[in-house]
This record gives sequence, C-alpha cells and structure tokens, in this order.
Amino acid sequence: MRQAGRYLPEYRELRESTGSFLDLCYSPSLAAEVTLQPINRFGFDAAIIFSDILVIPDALGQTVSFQEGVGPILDSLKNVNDLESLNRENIIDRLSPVYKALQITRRELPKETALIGFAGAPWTIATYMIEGGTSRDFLKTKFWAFSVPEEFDKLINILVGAITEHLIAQVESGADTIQIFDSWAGILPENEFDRWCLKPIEQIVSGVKGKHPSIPIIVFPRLAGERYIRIAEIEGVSAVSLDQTVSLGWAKKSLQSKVTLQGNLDPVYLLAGGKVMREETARILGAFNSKPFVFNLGHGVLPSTPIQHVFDLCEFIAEWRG
Ligand code: 1CP
Repeated sequence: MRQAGRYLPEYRELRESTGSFLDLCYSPSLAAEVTLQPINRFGFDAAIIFSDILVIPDALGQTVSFQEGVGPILDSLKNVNDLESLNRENIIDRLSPVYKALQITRRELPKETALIGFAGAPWTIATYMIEGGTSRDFLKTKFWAFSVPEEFDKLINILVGAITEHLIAQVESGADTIQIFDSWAGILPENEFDRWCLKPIEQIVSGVKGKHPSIPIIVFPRLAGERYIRIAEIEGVSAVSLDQTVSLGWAKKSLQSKVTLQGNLDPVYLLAGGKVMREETARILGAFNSKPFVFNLGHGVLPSTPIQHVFDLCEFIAEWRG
C-alpha cells in the first residue's frame, strides 16, 4: 500500500520544494529519494516505487493533474471518438523516468529489501479517465460499460496493452515483484466484474508472465468480497492483497491454499495506535500464521497518522515474528 505521502515530514518538505505531483513522479532521483524515505525510517521489508496509477492516462496523452485537497483531475473521455486522441505509441519512452527511478532505487536499497513496481488495473484507470477524477457513483463509467460494451472494450484493450508494457518495463528496471491495483473492483455486478476486472487482469498477468515467467505478481481487487477467489485462481497470480473488509476466517479457508496473502489492517487502527492497534495486528498475524504472510495495511497510510504508531507497529510485528 502507499508508504510515502503526507504523514512523513521529510516527504512534505521535499514536496514543497518540487513542482507538481507528476513532476515529482517524473524526476528519477527525487522519486527514488521519496521511495527510500520510509525504508530509511522504518526498515520495511519492501519498498514500493513512488509513482501513481494515473501515469498511464498521462502517458496516453490525456491531461492529468493533481490538486491539493481534491485529488486527481483529468480531462474526461466522453465517448468512443475520444479514444482517437489517445496516443498509444511510445508509452515506454514517455514513462522512462519511472524506470530510471526504479534503477536508482534498486541500486540504493539494501539487498534484502524487495522493490515493488505497480500499475492500476484497466477498470480502475478507466473510471478516472471517464469520470475525470474520483467519483461517488461511477455512473458515467458504468453507463458506458453496460450500454455500449463493445465501445468500452476498446478503451479496456488500449489499457491492457499499455499496462502490460509498463509492468514489463518495470520488471526490466529492477522491480522484484509487481502489484496490480484494482481499487474500484468492488462496484460491479457479477458479469461485469468478470468482463471488466477479471479478464483484463488475466490478460495482463499472462502478458507479463510470457516475458518474465518467474516474476511474482500481487493483485489488489479492493472490496471484491467473495470474488477474491476468482482473482486468486488466475494462473500466474502469486499473492492477493486483502482490503480491511475481508474476514480473516474466510480468507484463511478460501484463499490461503491458492495464493500468498497480504493485508489487511484497517489504516484507522494505525491512526489510533496503542492497544487496539496491537490487538488487531495480533488477530491478523494469528489467523494467517500457518503459511507465509505479508503483513500490510488494507489501504494506504492516512496522512494524519503519527509516525510513532508506525514505529510501534513495526516493533510489535518484529517481536511477534521473533
Ligand atoms: O502529495 C500527496 O499527498 C499526493 C498523495 C499521493 C501519493 C503519495 C497520490 C495522489 N499518489 C501517491 C503515490 C502512490 N499512489 C503510490 C506510490 C507509493 C507510495 O506512496 O509510497 C501508489 C502505489 C499509488 C496508487 C494509487 N493512486 C491508487 C491505488 C491504490 C489506492 O490507494 O487505492 C489510486 C486509486 C491512486 C490515485 C490517486 N493518487 C493520488 C490520489 C489522491 C488518488 C485518488 C484516490 C481516490 O480516488 O480517492
């Protein structure tokens, strides 16, 4: 999950002296520095490269910006004709600063620390491209997908191609594993989930594995409920990241024999800290202790999280694992 961001004073400081959020994403040495900040402070076992899922629409030529306190703003796609304006050539050239950042980070990270590359899944990226930012009801995207599926399919196909290329380039630049974020996987009815979440992720996994058969792939189908099983059954998926609503007993029984699990501490426990945080962490660690498990949050670190709570959590987990 997100490690960098506003809860770290060193991030806030660096952010003030740089231009826009995307400028920071595209400055290889600064992006590497931000990636290393949480590792230097807390010594996590893995670092996630500082970038964003919205570099894909940006590389496709859509106008993307990030507004403080609002979030991402995109020049929204209205219909299939707008797909003509997307530039599918040279994605990798335009995203080359991300690959340079990975190379620098891999050089500077301790050998034993894993480096995670990532991308958004097609469905989640499509919602931002069509809604023009984040949304409450995703009405425009769902309406497009349900009413003219063959047209929506064209956008999903463009994204499958771009994301696959982007992930392969990240592996070739030093990522030890890659994570696919489908943050809005939980908002679709069953058949639509299969068509717009499951199938495109299957295509991406098969494309990346075709080029790099041994790269482990993690998928985060946020709020997918029982459909986590379908994701865990995709050939080539090594791990799934659990959001905080997944019940531990169910995940242990239904998922743990298929894939490695990661997650699912609610970020608000980290914000709260203290006894409640330790109890919930022990409950998660206890539930999954019969197999390899990657301790993580169910979503990103909240900006107001006290740094001391992160230290306390790391210490608690280190003691637990002995
Ligand atoms: O300066 C700032 O505070 C910007 C905050 C920020 C950060 C730190 C954004 C804006 N993106 C990021 C980096 C980021 N985003 C990482 C890098 C790892 C790290 O921080 O260490 C990663 C993995 C992401 C992934 C991402 N971006 C997702 C998928 C995961 C999730 O959170 O569900 C999504 C949906 C985005 C879009 C995005 N980026 C930023 C915002 C505010 C949003 C919108 C979120 C929303 O719609 O509510």
